[in-house]
Amino acid sequence: MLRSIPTMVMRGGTSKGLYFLKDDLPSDAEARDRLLLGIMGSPDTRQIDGMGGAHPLTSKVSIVSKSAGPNADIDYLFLQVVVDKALVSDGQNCGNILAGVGAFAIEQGLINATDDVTVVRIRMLNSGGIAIAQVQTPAGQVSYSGDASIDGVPGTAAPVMIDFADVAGSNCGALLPTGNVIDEIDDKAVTCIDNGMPVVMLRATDFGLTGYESPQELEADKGLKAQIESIRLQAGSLMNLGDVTDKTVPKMSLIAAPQNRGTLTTRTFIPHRVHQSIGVLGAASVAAACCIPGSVADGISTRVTGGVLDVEHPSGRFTVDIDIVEDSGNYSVTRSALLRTARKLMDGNVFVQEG
Ligand code: NQM
Repeated sequence: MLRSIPTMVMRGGTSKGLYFLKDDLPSDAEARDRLLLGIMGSPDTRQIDGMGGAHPLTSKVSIVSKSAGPNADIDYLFLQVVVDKALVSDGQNCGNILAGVGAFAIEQGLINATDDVTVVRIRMLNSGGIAIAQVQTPAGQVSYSGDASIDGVPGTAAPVMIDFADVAGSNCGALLPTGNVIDEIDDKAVTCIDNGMPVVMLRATDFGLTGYESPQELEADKGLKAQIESIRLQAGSLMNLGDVTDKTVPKMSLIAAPQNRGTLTTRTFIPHRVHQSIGVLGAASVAAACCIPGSVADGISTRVTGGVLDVEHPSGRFTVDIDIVEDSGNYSVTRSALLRTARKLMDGNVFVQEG
């Protein structure tokens, strides 16, 4: 027997996922996750019997509801459906899929479009914190067309400006969760940082790399992957994330000097495949480290103290506008803002085997 569930497929930033209304899915988390595995076709490296795109960046789910809290309009829960394991994780947020949440909420009637631009306050349930998204709504209708372009996505679309006020430490309890700007794990210098996404930054040259390798080259290097995973497992507990064996955080960013007039170059393991660009909150975390003297980026990145930074990645650059203040050696990020685009791809019902 096939069960039919309403859903929308959207590209959010450089990712793609299924967007559901909370009430259309089981309220019990175990039953919900079982259903989502079936919907996406996991576990299977090809996800051939489901909607997933056989890569972590295209095996994502957003669950949206009206917010119960006073400071937000919408609640957003992100779920990563692991491609090759029977695992659905709520242990990370996703700023790319977030880019489609405001449009979805308006299209579903959870909130009304207000003006040419509708400001949607989104409570991020995975990590806490509020994101303010500006959705283009000329004549009260969501518009996906426009002149904005982001690296990693062909063509142009309507801009979605996203502003984060309070994401520093939202996953690990502090911007610098180990209490240090720099640590050493397996004889490698690392900076562990959480400006919305737990990220471990490592110097590519410490691994005999240039930092300009392609994601495919890095993924093919089994020895490198084992070294990175060993550091990740140790960093996870140092970052207050516990045993991260089955978690998709922390992300592991290899860094090198900028190649294309940006601030820094990155290649990011998320954490086992290599990102074709970089995550939104991942970029916000890397950008924050670039502003902190003594981090592993110091001496590699362009010297910056905040403002508009370009984080380079395999498909171009990611611009983050960041405000960071220092007080007696303590750093606080007061704002991280960025541009994304999103597009509705399909609106209908997904069919899944019951039981
Ligand atoms: O860091 C991939 C993505 C992401 C996460 C990942 C993201 C973010 O690009 O906010 O967007 O790092 O797993 O979708």
